[in-house]
Amino acid sequence: MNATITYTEKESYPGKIVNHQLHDTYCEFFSENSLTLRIYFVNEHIFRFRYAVEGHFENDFSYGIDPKFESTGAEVRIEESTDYIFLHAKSLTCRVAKESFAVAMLDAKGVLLNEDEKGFHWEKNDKHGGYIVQMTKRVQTGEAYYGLGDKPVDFNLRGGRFENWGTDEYGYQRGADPLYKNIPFYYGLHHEMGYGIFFDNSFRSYFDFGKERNSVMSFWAQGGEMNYYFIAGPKLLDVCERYTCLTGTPDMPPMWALGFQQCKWSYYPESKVKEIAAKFRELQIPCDAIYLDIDYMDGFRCFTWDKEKFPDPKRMVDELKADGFKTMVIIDPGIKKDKDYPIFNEGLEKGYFCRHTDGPYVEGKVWPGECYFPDFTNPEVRDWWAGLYGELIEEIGVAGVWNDMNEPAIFEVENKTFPDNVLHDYDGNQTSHRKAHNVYGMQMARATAEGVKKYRRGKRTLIITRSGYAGLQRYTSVWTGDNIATWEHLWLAGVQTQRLAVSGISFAGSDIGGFVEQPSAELMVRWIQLGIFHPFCRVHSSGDHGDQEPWSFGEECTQLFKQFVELRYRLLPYIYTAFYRYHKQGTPMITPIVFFDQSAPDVKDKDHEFLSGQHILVCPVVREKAVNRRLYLPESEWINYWTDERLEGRKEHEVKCPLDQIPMFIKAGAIIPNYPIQQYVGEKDITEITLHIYYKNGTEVSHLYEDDRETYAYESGAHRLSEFKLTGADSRLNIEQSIEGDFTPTFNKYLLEFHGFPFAVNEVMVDGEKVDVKGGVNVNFGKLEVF
Ligand code: MIG
Repeated sequence: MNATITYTEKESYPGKIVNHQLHDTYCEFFSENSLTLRIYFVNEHIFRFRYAVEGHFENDFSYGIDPKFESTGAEVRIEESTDYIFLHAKSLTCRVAKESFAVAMLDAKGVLLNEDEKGFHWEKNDKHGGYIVQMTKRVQTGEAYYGLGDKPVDFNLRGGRFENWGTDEYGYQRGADPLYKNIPFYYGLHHEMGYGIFFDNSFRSYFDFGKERNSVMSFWAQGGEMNYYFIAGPKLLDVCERYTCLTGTPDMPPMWALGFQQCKWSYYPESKVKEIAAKFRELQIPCDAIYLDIDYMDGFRCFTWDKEKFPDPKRMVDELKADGFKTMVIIDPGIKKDKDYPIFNEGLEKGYFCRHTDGPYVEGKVWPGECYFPDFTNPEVRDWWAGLYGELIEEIGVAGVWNDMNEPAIFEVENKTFPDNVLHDYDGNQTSHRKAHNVYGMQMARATAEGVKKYRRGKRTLIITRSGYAGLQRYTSVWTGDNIATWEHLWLAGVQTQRLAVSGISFAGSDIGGFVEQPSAELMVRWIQLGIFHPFCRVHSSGDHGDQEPWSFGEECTQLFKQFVELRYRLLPYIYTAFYRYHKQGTPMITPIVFFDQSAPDVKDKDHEFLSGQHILVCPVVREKAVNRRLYLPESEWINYWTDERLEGRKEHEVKCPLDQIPMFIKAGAIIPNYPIQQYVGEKDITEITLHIYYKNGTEVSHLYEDDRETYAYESGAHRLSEFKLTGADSRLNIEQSIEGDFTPTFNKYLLEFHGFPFAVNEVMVDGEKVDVKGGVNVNFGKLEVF
């Protein structure tokens, strides 16, 4: 563990502390060789560390931190010993070594959470100026690591090394790195204690979790400041919520955005789009949105239409709307270099396109041919971009937008993106592409979100992005990019969405069925069974193989597909409620087992089973022709959704998984709200909803969130959050409901269904009066008793 540290000559170190000063919100430490360390007390659980090599801090600007995040500070007591300076907050202590600047974080009892090995050190960057800023920390015994966004590897990152540099990786394989997203945030878990570290630096960065040296974890970036947030737990879920609130949570989506969506590269012409839409309705497979990929445009020019394929877009969008479909369109960042294209001319005139240091425009080949690229890190450019959505959204009626290729991706160049020397505004902090690359996609999605939101005139929208930086979730949902129709990728879809969720990005999904190549009917069925439990649920495929509609794989697949999409629609109030918790307090909508029950033995590598929402545990079937599945159930008691059989937690089980079932378990004591099946959100007036009540001997809390499902009225109080507290005993069970918010839901009745009860239900009393349970109960009940 305490192996001796080798210092190399290239690297510089802070040396001794010569002075320190405690301020209200931070403490400053000065080293003998002119380095300054500032430790900010963000709140009781978060300390921020900034190192200035020559004592000068950069302008404090971040795209990662939510501007709405309020630092509440912490009361800190300083203490000095011969060797250390201690900063004691209520539940967290930071210890800095006088000799070396090495930092350790301890909990209130003095138990070690995290400690520097060499700690901060740096190397001069001779080529670009500035420094390569580096941090090394000790790996604690048995430590596991999580986070980092979309890495397509095992859930536990221990033993791996990863890079953040957004890359268009068509048909990526397991282990590919880097991918599209840049989320420099990770967790450590050891001795059942978790913490998180957010390295808020947008340069190309690296994380090594004991790969180079078994006992050392390190992270570094090719420029900028060593600037990181230490987020205390000890519960991983608390760390996740704290990180997500620090980097921001999204608005509530419109409920239709949680419905099923169908996409392909590409559906055209109009008659094809209509044919697909009609088929969904004919087969009664619920669907809320249909996507137009790049071929809807005129020569791939953004914000135009190919009038041969789509002669009257507004009429088509209106007709689709009348049939319950939202139209979604793709928009890429490349603007075709074309003197007859007004958007190109305007961008040119106003100086909105990215340039090289020496002046020339950045020119790159993408779908339209040679393109220029807006500098989305310039607020004025973002405003312009937002304004371009007026016609698409307000006039034509498109409901939401999909941003692709925003790593940014360039064809036919070796590095697949802009050269390093490209200049960016970076919101007034002019810099090169080295620093702006990893935030480019996020700023594009942000500008898109602002524009679309504006022209939706009070109706919520859906934005999707492929690339982005930490905090992208404030503006947009994501998909996992160009995956492949293989069984391994089905497993990967499960792992990547779990990893994204604990990286603050719950609103994520994979291309169901796989983007590259053709799935078998069986794989398609297994994929939708998983996909309905991901917040973003969309079929997409590259279109250069066969069709990938639910009905393209034969009768059995069609029926099973329909059945699972129907299940999704029944679960909509449950998923919507999970979204509300994410929006409100950063609770991930997908919870990996180890985040659910971190003190269980042997769970730190589990990455098949996960929770979708608070109470449903799912384990995808990722093996061809499987009829049984071994799986692990964490702490609690679980009720098999298919059989109502009760299963013990913290144990392995073998369950049946015929093709018409995905292993799926409800936490005992949970109340799962269900809507009736609709073909699209809003098809029916929901006048009653069903509460599925799962017996527990003991207490469990569930929630149900409602609002108008499509406007921002919820922000000013028009919502309703019911909390159900269930308490079961041997021969009776009570549910107490408390209601917050004054929104009146469209439904006035709860229908009740009982699962896994050890006694036959004879009597139900509502607020002291006996009722006939078949007729349902009033939604405003205070106390319900079941005998
Ligand atoms: O170079 O727009 O990941 O979802 O269908 C390929 C065409 C560009 C990549 C996206 C994919 C999309 C495709 N795009």
